[in-house]
Amino acid sequence: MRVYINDIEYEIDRPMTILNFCKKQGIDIPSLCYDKRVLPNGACRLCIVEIEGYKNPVTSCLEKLKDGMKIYTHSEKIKSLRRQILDLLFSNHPNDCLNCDKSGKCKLQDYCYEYGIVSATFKNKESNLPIDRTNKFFTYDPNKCVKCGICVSICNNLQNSQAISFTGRGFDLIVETPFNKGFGNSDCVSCGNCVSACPVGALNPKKKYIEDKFRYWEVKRTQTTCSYCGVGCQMNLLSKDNRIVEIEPVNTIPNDGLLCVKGKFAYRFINHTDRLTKPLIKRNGKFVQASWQEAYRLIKEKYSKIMKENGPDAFGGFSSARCTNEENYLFQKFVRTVFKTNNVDHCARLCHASTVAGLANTLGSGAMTNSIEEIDGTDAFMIIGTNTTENHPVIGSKIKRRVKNGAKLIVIDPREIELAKYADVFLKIKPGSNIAVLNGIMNVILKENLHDMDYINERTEGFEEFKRTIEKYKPDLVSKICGIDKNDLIKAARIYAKANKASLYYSMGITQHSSGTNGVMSTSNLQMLTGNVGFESTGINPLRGQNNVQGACDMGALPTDYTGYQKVFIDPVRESMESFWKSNLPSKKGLTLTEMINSAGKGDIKFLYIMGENPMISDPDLKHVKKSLENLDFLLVQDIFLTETAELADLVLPASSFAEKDGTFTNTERRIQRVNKAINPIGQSKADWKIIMEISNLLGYEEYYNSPSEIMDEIALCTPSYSGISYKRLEKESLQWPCVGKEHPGTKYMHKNTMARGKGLFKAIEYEESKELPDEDYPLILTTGRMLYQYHTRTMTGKIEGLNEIAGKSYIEISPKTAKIYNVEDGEKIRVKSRRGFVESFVKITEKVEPGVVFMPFHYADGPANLLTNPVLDPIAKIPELKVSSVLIEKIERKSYV
Ligand SMILES: Nc1nc2c(c(=O)[nH]1)N[C@H]1C(S)=C(S)[C@@H](COP(=O)(O)OP(=O)(O)OC[C@H]3O[C@@H](n4cnc5c(=O)[nH]c(N)nc54)[C@H](O)[C@@H]3O)O[C@H]1N2
Ligand SMILES: Nc1nc2c(c(=O)[nH]1)N[C@H]1C(S)=C(S)[C@@H](COP(=O)(O)OP(=O)(O)OC[C@H]3O[C@@H](n4cnc5c(=O)[nH]c(N)nc54)[C@H](O)[C@@H]3O)O[C@H]1N2
Ligand code: SF4
Ligand code: SF4
Ligand code: SF4
Ligand SMILES: [Mo]
Repeated sequence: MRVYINDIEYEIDRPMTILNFCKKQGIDIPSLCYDKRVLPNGACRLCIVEIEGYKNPVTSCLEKLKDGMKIYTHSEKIKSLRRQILDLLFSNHPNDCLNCDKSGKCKLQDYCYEYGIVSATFKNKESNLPIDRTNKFFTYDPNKCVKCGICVSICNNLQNSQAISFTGRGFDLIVETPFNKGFGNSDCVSCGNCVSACPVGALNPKKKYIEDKFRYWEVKRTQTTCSYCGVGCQMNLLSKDNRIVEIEPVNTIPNDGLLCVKGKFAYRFINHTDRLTKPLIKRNGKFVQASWQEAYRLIKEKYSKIMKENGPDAFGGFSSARCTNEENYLFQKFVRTVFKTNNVDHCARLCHASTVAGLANTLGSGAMTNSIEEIDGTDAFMIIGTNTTENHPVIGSKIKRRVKNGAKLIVIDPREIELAKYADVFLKIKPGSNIAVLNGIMNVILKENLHDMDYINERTEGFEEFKRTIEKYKPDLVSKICGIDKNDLIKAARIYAKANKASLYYSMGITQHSSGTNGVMSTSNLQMLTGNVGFESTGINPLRGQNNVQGACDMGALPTDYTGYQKVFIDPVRESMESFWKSNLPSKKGLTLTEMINSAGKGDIKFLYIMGENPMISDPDLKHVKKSLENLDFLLVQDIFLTETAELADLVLPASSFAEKDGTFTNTERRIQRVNKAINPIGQSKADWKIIMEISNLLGYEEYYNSPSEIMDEIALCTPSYSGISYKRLEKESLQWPCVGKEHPGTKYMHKNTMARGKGLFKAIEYEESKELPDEDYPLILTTGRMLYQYHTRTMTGKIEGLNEIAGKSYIEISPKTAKIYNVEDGEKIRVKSRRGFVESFVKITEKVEPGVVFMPFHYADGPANLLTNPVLDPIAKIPELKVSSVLIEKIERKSYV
């Protein structure tokens, strides 16, 4: 096709709207209601153009190009019409640019300037509608709303929260929340995605404090990666005077311009006055500020003494899934070359250790097989043990959208999570019964001959033995174990097996069990049975939790692995690492995180270096953790805040946050993305990589890097799956490992023609009960986890006012029936007890959980769930059983004042 725009000839090869084509050519057509992520609606009419032979101007966002079309985008007639439209909009808009926070980033302001609109011709009535301030993070001013509809489209079609709609007509149209109760009292989850997209000052972040105020032309924008969860959203940090003042989403892979409430609004921790700014040394039980020199002197003294008296086995280190790849690489290298031990681990032990072990065994690689963008091509989802919309919100939104567009959804969870509302089948199983339910589903598939025998023959082994085991798990038996209806089980099996592209997503509900590794291997059994590994949009997708937990594992912050899962106990591997690092390395497997805590308790480990981890809230059986940490000769904690763990330290080192440093994070889909420095380190804090390098030099292993880029070059040299990675390439694009060589494009989905291990391995897996079951003394099953508005141990989200107003206190979800039995009311403070201890927490009565099951988030120091949890471990992955323990609840007797 050939078209003419402003008398210039263009060739086009595919159908496109006029506006889209002009945007591509850099022809600037104004529009207020256009957002390329949602369907155009022609609402603002500013994008009108003249077409030869057409009687009237047409809206270019809706009109498709046709062969021979002659288009004029800026004719005098069109410009004059646009002036009229802008005049009309301006006449209905408060004349408030002087005080509007959006000034400098407002499309109406820009267009009025461009088209010379200086005063309003049609001003009749002053619109004076009340401003909606009910949301904790932003306001809606209907007077400034230009009715573009972007917010409504985004909330309904991208975010998929269905919190808002339009009501009224013409200029009386306003954005409405149900019953007009305001954003803060609707289904709004404060993701801020509407706010980020509003072209004018109608939806605006709240600016509560004077230091939050800024003009958009004063700020620097730095693109970086979100430092909360493993989705790895791309965002711009807006900074002014060494302060982060706002966050904007970036419209690119993997988040396409979406964020969640934490990414968008939970940034004030960065410049918070509680940030550690100087090293702290404990003297006579109290912290005193110290210089870096004094701190380093103390480290050297303790290191020399303990090494001389006890040798390498007395040392250990916790690396951090919050830190960059470069920092994790240096940390494990430091532990191995200086401490001379493999006692290095990190929070993946509490998280996806079972994934790494389980999938390495059955497939040869323990990572997400597919990419986030492939969600759009999936026909059936199995969501098992992931509360996706709360914990990986941007992925959750994408799944909701795909389900709304026709994909099937099966949810398996003991709690009625949000996705359950959209599910074709929701199996509300008893905590700890994953293997039974998966075996049951596979039993139905085999019985009804719905499995993919060609795939099984060609790509797998171990099928016969597996099949024999599955025969036992008949629907009758399984429905009893799991507490579900057997017809639902059968229905789920049929839907899943018949789908063309069936993809399984799981997270902590599968991994955090004493049978975690087996649970993981059951998921791969199901995917292989149905022929759903090794293709686009279908596979096994463990959603990795922390911003860089995938990277921390890849970088070898594990007691048995160097980078890229190369084993420390294989002689040739170790020898090659020894020559690469020019250092003798230990061959004995190291202790895991949970084992190091125990070893400290016994007095074997004496010197523990914890970087960016807060076990005094996050590890099971906190009483035991405290005792163990107190038993150390020397505890060194490196964090951005004085955490509950740091309180126990002998020395605390102040680290810089992600906003203050360069590096990379690897997200849940194996995507290596840049972290870019936006502001200078707060106080005297230093980037973790600098601190590790300095301590390494101090203790005799010398290394010098000018920047994290040089560290990545070293990583690429010793890590096959990262060998194609360099900052130069990452400047242009993010890359998914395996990326093997400078020209390799990275890997979108894994196990394409064969599994990483060759043949996929079926494992015959029997269901086993959880280690602690309810009994007369402790009759309730406690399962623990997280919620949307808090992140882990709250060192960061706990500093955000709005989040604390929404969810600031420890709580326990209890079913109405259980509440009745124990005579407790909603909001009442009660005592929760287990064999390990007790906490006080507030009752939340909800149908989400079944009678006999209670749920607590583990975020809260004011009622820490981990005082209750069972530290029993999965024998293979050594992950604790954080998802099942037994508790009782008690009323706290009201004190009598008589
Ligand atoms: N808002 C927020 N987001 C986060 C985090 C956070 O702290 N806050 N943390 C990040 C991290 S590190 C991680 S690992 C991820 C974790 O993300 P998720 O795994 O989604 O988090 P959880 O809430 O621990 O558990 C998920 C679900 O498992 C269910 N469950 C419990 N027991 C069982 C069971 O026996 N079987 C099944 N099938 N399900 C069960 C729970 O009801 C819950 O809905 O989230 C990441 N994202
Ligand atoms: N009961 C129960 N317990 C659980 C879980 C559960 O589901 N139930 N889930 C487990 C899981 S999956 C996980 S991942 C763990 C998480 O447990 P943790 O990793 O202990 O939790 P975080 O709060 O993320 O702690 C990270 C620490 O890093 C610090 N930090 C942040 N950025 C930086 C930085 O750039 N440099 C440095 N040096 N420090 C930094 C933070 O201030 C914080 O103190 O909790 C586990 N515990
Ligand atoms: S903040 Fe998010 S959930 Fe709330 S109305 Fe806007 S898009 Fe919808
Ligand atoms: S609030 Fe903003 S995004 Fe929503 S309709 Fe009004 S102007 Fe458009
Ligand atoms: S979904 Fe995860 S990565 Fe994205 S903004 Fe939220 S916390 Fe950050
Ligand atoms: Mo995690």
